[in-house]
Amino acid sequence: MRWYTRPALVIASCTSVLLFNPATQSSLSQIEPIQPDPANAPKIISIEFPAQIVPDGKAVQGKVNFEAPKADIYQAEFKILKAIDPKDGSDSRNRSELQDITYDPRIKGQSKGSFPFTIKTKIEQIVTIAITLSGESSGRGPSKEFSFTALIPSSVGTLKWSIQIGTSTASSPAIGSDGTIYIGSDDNKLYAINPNNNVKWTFRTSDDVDSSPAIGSDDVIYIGSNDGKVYALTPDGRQKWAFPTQDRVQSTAVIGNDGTIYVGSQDRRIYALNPEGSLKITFPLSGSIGNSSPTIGSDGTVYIGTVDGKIHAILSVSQNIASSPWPMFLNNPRHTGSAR
Ligand SMILES: [Ca+2]
Repeated sequence: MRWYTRPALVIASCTSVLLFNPATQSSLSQIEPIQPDPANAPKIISIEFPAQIVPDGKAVQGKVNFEAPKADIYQAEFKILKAIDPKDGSDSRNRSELQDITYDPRIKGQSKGSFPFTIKTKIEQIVTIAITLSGESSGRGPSKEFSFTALIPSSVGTLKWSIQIGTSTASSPAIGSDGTIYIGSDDNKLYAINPNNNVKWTFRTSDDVDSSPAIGSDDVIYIGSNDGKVYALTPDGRQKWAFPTQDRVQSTAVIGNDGTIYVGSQDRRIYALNPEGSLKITFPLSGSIGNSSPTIGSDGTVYIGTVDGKIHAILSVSQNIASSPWPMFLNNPRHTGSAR
């Protein structure tokens, strides 16, 4: 376990800002659990903190809700896992007044409850913090993470960057587990772009990429092209396989929880493909599939609209949508388009 001795403390106990006290910390470090008892170690049920705060240096209050079967919590650790400048993606930890801290939250004797903390910052940053509670007799409990964005209101909505990707883009972006942004364009390419705006790679198909990417487990990207093919690409941009349909694929794939990829084509068919690219089954429909993208109900029914004005419900063996980074158009059935 590491201990931090920098004196500028910004995460502090509730009511007043507790300035970091190295003496308190070193005395805490001498208390080591004798017999760790993971089953009875303190557990964080939830962390309450606003998703967005203003970096005006004012303390913003949060709350940790915990359970401690042995009622022996003596230590709370706050570890800054990530602090990023939202403007350029650089690590803001070296410029940040936020510090890892360890302190005694004074909740010994409570088997269930909550304790407050405050955070304040003067710089814009996106922060992820892990909190860990330790019990005197039960040892260290599991960590729980939370994230927040500190952004001055005038920065909200300012342009971070834009990149020319063709003359017209009908595709909607998808975000991989590492934050990579994937989008197609009419220059026939799928783009993989870093959040700090450089193009990682492009993958060329033989016609416009109007469909939107879906991302399966292992961050495999599935994308349809107007060249009639459905492509599976590795996260580093190599083709795993390509499956040919008989017409343009402008519809976005949905991935089932068994890994099956469902994708519609203008050839009036919806295809169910195995993760390795072979055809599982194909369903003929009454009309071609244009921009409508399929979704899967919790009972395994696949729903898709066609250009003749119909919606079709099709039985499938998938029980639900995959829990992969971006399993369908706009990520989830609520179409939040959010990576979280
Ligand atoms: Ca084109």
